[in-house]
Amino acid sequence: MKVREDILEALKNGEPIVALESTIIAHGMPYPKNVEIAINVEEEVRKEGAIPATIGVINGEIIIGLNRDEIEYIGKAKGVLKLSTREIPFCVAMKKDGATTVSATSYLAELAGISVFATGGIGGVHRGASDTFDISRDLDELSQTDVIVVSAGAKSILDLPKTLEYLETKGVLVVGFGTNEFPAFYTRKSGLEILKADSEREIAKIYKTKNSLGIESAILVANPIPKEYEIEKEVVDKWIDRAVNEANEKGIKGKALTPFLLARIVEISEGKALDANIELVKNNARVAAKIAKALTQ
Ligand code: PSU
Ligand code: MN
Repeated sequence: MKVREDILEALKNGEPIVALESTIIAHGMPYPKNVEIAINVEEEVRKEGAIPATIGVINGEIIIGLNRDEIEYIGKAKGVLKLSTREIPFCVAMKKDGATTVSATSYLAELAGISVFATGGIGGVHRGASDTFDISRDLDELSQTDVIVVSAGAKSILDLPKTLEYLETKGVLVVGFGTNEFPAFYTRKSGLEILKADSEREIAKIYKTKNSLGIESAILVANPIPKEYEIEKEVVDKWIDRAVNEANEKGIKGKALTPFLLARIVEISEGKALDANIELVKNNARVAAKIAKALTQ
């Protein structure tokens, strides 16, 4: 595992660090916007006074803190594997390139000693999961990984009520950042109730309390997209229903399903979904940096 120099230094000195995933770059957004966004998100973390650590695997080497060239490479290269935790050893041993999902990023962040992680949306229980069994590894990984994950909730490509039920079963605390409603990525609304905290200091306090009680699981901070970038729920529902129907018609499933849906939603929305996605990830990066700072205080 290669840890970038400034991150090593920050780990030694107990300075704030925010882990970032790379599947969102390789399989979540189109090139070259994906690379531009990844760099911008890192900037947001830096502006808040924390150090960004984008995680990925290149030629079998686990990298904690991809540099600019490496981010460009992951965003552009063909055949980059989509890694959930179970595929990390395959990717490393076989010297392949891999982008880390929420599960793999959480796992590697914990391994490196980083406790805060920002992303866009997490994986979850897919619609129709009672037939397909398709439940993202993200959820089980969060149940056994000691990190704070900041996301804008989850897209309704998933069955959101079942996703929240599953998180409860698995013992993952879900806390809304300034809201009692689980946000649904592009929109702040889902109609689903969660607990609420109002500041990064409160999140830090909850996290430290959890650890002092010996509870080993992640805290999922659900941070709604800023109001000015929110897209109406009715509009989002139409895009997503169309994308999900197309996936069903084409028989797309397994690891290919989420990337297919993400790409189709960007196309169907004529880029509007991508613009919203960018803003909410930046917002999550800022909140994660603030939480990372609060943890050091
Ligand atoms: N949902 C999004 N954007 C994403 C992902 C999910 O809105 O980029 C990515 C994340 O990396 C997440 C992964 O961990 O997809 C989940 O994939 P799956 O559904 O195959 O478990
Ligand atoms: Mn799956």
